[in-house]
Amino acid sequence: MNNAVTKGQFITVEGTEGVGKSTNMAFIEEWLIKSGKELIVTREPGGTELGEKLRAVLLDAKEQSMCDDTELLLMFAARAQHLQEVILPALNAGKWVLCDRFTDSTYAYQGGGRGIKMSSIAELEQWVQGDLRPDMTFVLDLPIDIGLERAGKRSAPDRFELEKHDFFNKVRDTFLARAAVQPDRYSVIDASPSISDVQQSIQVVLEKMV
Ligand code: Z5A
Repeated sequence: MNNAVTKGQFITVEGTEGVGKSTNMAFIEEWLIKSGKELIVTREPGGTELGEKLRAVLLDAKEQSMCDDTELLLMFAARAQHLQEVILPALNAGKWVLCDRFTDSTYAYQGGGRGIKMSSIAELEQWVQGDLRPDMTFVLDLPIDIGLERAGKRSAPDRFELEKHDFFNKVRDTFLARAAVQPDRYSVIDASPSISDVQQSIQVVLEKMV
């Protein structure tokens, strides 16, 4: 990929099952628009027509035979398309990009959860993204039990939601470990209090960014 110079801010939102990503993505979007930012909101896997087709395959609970490397490569295939078609053009036009999950999810789910070597993920990251990394990543953090209980009230589980407790604990630990070594790029938000308290914590970070 081209290492294009970027101007807009790139924000990603991460976390395990049921932490309230969707709820808080909507809050961040509204807050940034009120602050006068030109913004696009997108998600991974997905965000493009092709990426959404790959998402459907990746989440399909019937795709039980998918091997771990296939899962990893499909995540990055969708990401390559997403970067070229949506994320880089927006950033280069000076827009802000708010993305529901990005490569931290790959480290957490395919690395921490599935056990794929982090160095292999880092190679793909460099290949597909060059030097592009999010400017700010919100890690919404919640004990797995509470998150699964919140998420459990929804529709039929997808392929990831069928995973066991132990898998999600490894995912959570990976998010926290990555945030701990790069505190400037991450904000770990305690997602256990009320929605308004969580959003208050997010707002403190946003106020420093605009
Ligand atoms: N994946 C991967 O493996 N590798 C990768 O590289 C990428 C992704 C990019 C799809 O993600 C899957 O892709 C994901 C990892 C994998 N699988 N999993 N698990 P997704 O983001 O589309 O799926 P999701 O994790 O299920 O996210 P979600 O649908 O956005 O759910 P959420 O984060 O929990 O958001 P929510 O709907 O806002 O919250 C859940 C409920 O809790 C809801 O009823 C809220 O009203 C409630 N809620 C929210 N906040 C609160 C508070 N503070 N108190 C009480 N209740 C609350």
